[in-house]
Amino acid sequence: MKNILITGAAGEIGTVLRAGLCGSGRSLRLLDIKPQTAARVGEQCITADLTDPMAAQTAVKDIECVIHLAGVPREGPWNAILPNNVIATYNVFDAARLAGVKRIVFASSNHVMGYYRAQDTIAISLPPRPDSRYGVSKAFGEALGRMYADKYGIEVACLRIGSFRARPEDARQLATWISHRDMVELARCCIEAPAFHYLVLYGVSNNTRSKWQNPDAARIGYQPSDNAEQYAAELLTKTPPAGDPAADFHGGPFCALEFTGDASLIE
Ligand code: 15L
Repeated sequence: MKNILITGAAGEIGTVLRAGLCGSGRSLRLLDIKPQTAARVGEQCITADLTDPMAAQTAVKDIECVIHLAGVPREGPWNAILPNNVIATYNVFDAARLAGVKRIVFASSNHVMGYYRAQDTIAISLPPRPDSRYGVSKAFGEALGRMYADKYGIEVACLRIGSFRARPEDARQLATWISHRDMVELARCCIEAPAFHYLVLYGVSNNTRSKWQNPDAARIGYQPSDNAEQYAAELLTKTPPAGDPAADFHGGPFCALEFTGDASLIE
């Protein structure tokens, strides 16, 4: 795969992938709703709003692999999540179908599975349990990807990205952290992997405390280098009190937002 489109290229992950994926004979088309720094050799920068289906169709022309990062990257009001995470994602998948794009790498999130108990290991076969409107939008993207793989034969990899940070920042991230270089490596594996049908992978470093099973990551050769454990002594003090939904579930602070439910019913 030489011709790659990265949507959301000026975002936090996009900026790191832009730097990490350049070269190796790849041509990167970098799309964002905001203006970007000037294109270098092997890059093309476009400013576009993917809520417009025509903009999505223009963006995917001659592309072999789309890395779809664009969207609201955290919990937000429905009037922001719906256009940017649901409608824009549909537009990208459908534009890719129309243009004959071979592969889509979709930036999903661990928040698809946020309301599983923090002490439980999450098998990839478990049903979604989103912790936010944001998590629901990512579950939508995963379901959409499944349909585009099954019905239209597009290869789809959904990356349930954990906590993408330069370094982990609290006790939860000892399990959920993905370092910058591991994120680049994961994207590289997704681009370079031999043909696949539909994959769901966790975007996570080699953390001792991770409770996310990740068989599809191994299948595409992803071997993370970093482990948050080296920060444990410092970060274990940064834990919310027991009984706070932020401590009790995988999704951490997203689970506590607007929470008025009964945690005892969330088994
Ligand atoms: C995400 O999906 C968010 O994009 C990011 O802001 C973090 O909160 C991360 O998950 C996380 O779970 O730490």
